[in-house]
Amino acid sequence: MKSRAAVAFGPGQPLQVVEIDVEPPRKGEVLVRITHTGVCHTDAFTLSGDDPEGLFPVVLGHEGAGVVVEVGEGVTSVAPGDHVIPLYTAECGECLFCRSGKTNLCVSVRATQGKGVMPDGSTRFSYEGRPLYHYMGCSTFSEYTVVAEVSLAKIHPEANPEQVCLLGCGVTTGLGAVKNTAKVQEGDSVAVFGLGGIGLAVIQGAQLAKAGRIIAVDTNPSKFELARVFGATDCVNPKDHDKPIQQVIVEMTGWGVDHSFECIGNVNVMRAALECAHRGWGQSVIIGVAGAGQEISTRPFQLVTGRRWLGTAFGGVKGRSQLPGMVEDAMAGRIRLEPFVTHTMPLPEINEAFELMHEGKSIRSVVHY
Ligand code: NAD
Ligand code: AHE
Ligand code: ZN
Repeated sequence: MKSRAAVAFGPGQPLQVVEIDVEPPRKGEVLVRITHTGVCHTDAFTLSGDDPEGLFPVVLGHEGAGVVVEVGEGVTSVAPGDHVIPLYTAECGECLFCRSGKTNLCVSVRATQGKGVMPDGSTRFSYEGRPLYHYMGCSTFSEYTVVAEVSLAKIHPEANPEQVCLLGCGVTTGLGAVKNTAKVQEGDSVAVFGLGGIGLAVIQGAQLAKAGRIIAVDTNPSKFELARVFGATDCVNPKDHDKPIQQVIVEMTGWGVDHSFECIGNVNVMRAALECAHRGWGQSVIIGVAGAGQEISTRPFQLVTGRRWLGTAFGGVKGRSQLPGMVEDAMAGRIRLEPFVTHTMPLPEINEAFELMHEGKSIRSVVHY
């Protein structure tokens, strides 16, 4: 079938909105009509050429919501008409990782997903007869996409897709990092570095966990207003200080914060986030994705004196079993999504979403088909 899609033909190039060909779903696969997709910084990261797993030409996008159109052989958990959110972290329920009870990092389709193909090693997308790669098992920048059954969460049919698409990545990652990874407790102090969709979701999660002090850090002060809406108690711009930001936060708090979160993808800020964690027990969660060849460093003494360095993917959330409940939490107002959606646009204007992100003017742009 034909599908309108925004294709990344090469690194650093704007997306091109063209009509691509999409093959029907094969065994264990599902054809989904995407109605809405958010644009996450990770899409921009891969488009930039910095992603070690980046492949071109590719259909990017991994923060979508849609409706099942057709199922392949053997698919039982979803049917045409079901409302779904594609998952870049699958949940098969059977692999070593799913059965461990310790992680959400299912490996059932991860190897082929990273190579831009379906589990059988082939692609369902082509343009003018040449194959296009899939992305993160989702490719939500195509109106019609094919995903593995294990990469779909079935959600409430009345959920607002313009908002719940954000549970496909950004908001779930931030909320989950607080709840599942850091396990923030009532009264704990928190510092959040980077106030995009991820950092603001961390702040919302911290407020839901009844954290005490929530320190929001960004070099772009226009982000502070929304940070306060979500529960930040202090907003700090590193550019306003002569000292390193970790020293500023340690001085603000006495000994540092109980939990810090890096939501940027900057290895220098990752170090600062670790070093502003409380002596003896403070922990720092890396959420940001850093480019090929980048490494983190700190004095080992920072860890010897009790700080812990953690990381999280999709906030530790198991998509098929936990995302439907989060969608219902959003429908009931227990999770706030509306403030994240600062811009909406039709597919032909998708490059504007990337521009707004790079200019620091948006939190989330949501593209509709
Ligand atoms: P974004 O671009 O919307 O937000 C990043 C924010 O960081 C901006 O507000 C920017 O002003 C701020 N910033 C930039 N440099 C800074 C600095 N030196 N100090 C303080 N603030 C600074 O991005 P996003 O969509 O919120 O994504 C954030 C990061 O999280 C990206 O690296 C993305 O790839 C990653 N991510 C990871 C996961 C995961 O599962 N681990 C999931 C989603 C996104
Ligand atoms: N491909 C990159 C890594 C990218 C990365 O870390 N992705 C995050 C999700 S970002 C969503 O916006 C993640 O979940 N990683 C775990 C996984 O299995 O991909 C690289 O460095 O190769
Ligand atoms: Zn993302």
